[in-house]
Amino acid sequence: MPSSLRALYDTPFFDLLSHAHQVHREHWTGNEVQLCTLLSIKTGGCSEDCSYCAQSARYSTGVKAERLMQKDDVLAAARRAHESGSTRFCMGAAWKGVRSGDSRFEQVLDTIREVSKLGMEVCVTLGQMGPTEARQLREAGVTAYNHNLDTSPEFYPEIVSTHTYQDRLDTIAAVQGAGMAVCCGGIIGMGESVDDRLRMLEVLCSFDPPPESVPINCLMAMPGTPLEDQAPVDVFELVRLIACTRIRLPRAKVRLSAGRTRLSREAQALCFYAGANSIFYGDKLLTAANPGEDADHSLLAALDLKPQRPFADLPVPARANAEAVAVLH
Ligand code: SAM
Ligand code: DTB
Ligand code: SF4
Repeated sequence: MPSSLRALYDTPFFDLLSHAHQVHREHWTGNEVQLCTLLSIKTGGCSEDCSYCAQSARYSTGVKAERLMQKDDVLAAARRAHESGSTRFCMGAAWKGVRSGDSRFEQVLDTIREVSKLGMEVCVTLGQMGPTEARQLREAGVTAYNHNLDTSPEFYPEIVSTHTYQDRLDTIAAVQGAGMAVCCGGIIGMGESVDDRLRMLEVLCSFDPPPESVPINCLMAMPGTPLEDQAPVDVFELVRLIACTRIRLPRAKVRLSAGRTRLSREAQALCFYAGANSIFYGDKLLTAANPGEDADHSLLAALDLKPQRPFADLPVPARANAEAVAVLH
């Protein structure tokens, strides 16, 4: 952990907050927050053992394994998202990964071709994949691929044993190589240290190009998972991490992601002040609850924040992620 990042994190709270806010204002205009709709297109029954996840088949969480959603049902949800003001539509699948030629992957590609005509940013999170699958997704119209590092390389084996941190980095390199934007962040509140969180941020900062968006999730302690009894994360730790992310990745959309149901309006206001400028919108995440649309509209209105319009151009990564891989060696 570079001492400079830890020193930044440990800056007196209001100094850190005003520094982050100043960086935010230098890079972002209009007091805008992007609204993103999530849809679980394939829920539950996942082979992986991510210890935070209600969709792993290894834990009794009450989440049933479902079939991949049909194109028309996904399209209807995407149209509703567009009409309700979302500028990004994110489709998630509880898979270890995808393979070219697999009929379910073909079905997802077919769905994406239609969803991408609606004028929203199109994000998918389908697990591990290589360069061929990444290129196919890009050609179908995906603008960003979400694949989180979730925590530090050192802590990762404590929460997942069925794949490695290097597997995650390899998928991210494939995404960049195909010219899609990378959406990559993590979860706090799994029992990791502050240094683990900053180490994750350090790895994110080593990406070339930097991630286009960084979701910061607070663990939703899902009943039946190994992490079901984890205590909620301290809100000021969340705000400090958001502030450091904004300062170190000034052009990234910093997405205040899972766990907002536990955050007061005041806590969320601090997160926005520290540089968060994107949220998941709608009353459901993948399997867990999210604040309702009315609550979010009232919060944004109270803070004089406006829903963000999509960018004309997404940053197009030019080369593979060699430096992010190098940082681990
Ligand atoms: N299977 C794919 C994968 O693992 O990349 C995509 C779906 S996975 C559910 C997407 C992300 O959701 C995870 O990487 C994690 O950051 C987040 N997530 C899942 N369960 C969570 C929970 N209980 N609390 C907070 N974040 C969670
Ligand atoms: C991300 O970082 N957070 C979203 C999205 N990417 C796919 C998922 C949050 C999931 C929360 C737990 C659930 O709904 O099961
Ligand atoms: Fe599967 Fe993704 Fe959940 Fe891990 S986080 S169990 S890979 S759905």
